[in-house]
Amino acid sequence: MIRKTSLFAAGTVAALGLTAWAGGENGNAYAQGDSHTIKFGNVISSGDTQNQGYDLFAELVSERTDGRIKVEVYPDSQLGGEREMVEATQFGDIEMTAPSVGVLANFDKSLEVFDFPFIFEDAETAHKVLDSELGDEMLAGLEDSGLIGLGWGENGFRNLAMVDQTVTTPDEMEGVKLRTMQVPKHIAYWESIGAAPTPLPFPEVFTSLQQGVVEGVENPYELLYSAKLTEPANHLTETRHIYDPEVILISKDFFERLSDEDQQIIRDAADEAIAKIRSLKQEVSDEIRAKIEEEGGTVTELSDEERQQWIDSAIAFYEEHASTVDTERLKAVLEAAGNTTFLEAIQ
Ligand code: EAX
Repeated sequence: MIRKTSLFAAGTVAALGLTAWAGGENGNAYAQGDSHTIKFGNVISSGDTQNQGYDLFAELVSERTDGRIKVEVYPDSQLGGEREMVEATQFGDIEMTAPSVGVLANFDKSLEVFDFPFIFEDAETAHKVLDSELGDEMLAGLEDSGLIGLGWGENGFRNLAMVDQTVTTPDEMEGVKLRTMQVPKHIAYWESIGAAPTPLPFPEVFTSLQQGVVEGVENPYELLYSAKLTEPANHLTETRHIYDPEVILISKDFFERLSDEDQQIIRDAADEAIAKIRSLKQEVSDEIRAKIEEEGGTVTELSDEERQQWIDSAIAFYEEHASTVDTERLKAVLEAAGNTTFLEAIQ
């Protein structure tokens, strides 16, 4: 895409003494040396791996711009639910947020390929796929929605947490009211195995579990524990049904008005934050799992046979839903993930 501003004669830019010219859609650019405050909202608990990464991001940006760009991180849903914050970022009420990729299906349907269950066996494979050209293309698609994806952060593998009973096989989900994110494909998968998914924004989950509006929830161990969801729902099962990357988003209009140097500082700091989040994540999940057990919760691992039942439970879902998304992209993701089961199912 050629922006109006890039047609601005380079000589004029030099004559104005600017080292770089950047512009928003309407051609405006911030003056070199301007100060900015970036509001960065998220629903993750303060102190969790992600927020350790976002705090590092804030530090690096401030350091490298001599305090000119200040990043204020608002964790714990202080600025609302994820969908709400993505909209706020689009409209320029805040500058940054980092939702689960699933939530973004409501903004860019091509990202729905990550909402299919049991794609990735481990986080390493997921990172490899996300960090490839394929992952870059998927981030680029967000620009049409006024958002720039700075990179793939990480919430982690999602597991089940139930209030009253331990679930080990998919048929035990029959009729179970499970809180899901507001993500069409997640809802459709749980429905396809007979469960009763109840989509709710994250800030409402704790109360809904406590009041019995839902009987279970699914999320990575760290957030289940830090958001205290394991108080009401302490029967956990390591289903690892979804690998959940969080997309670090910045408002396109804001970002493109910054100078090239400032944009690069932000991109580099985001990369460093992501590296930190990913490196902390696995270790933390193991520690948290132990804490949940110490505090009286149960964590059940699936046997190979049980895990196979879950994978098999998703075959009909893939057959039915592959044609409702960008099928070629879904195939490319499955192929890059080395997932032959579902590739065969949708051939
Ligand atoms: O992105 O809503 C959820 O369950 C998500 O895991 C959470 O918002 C983190």
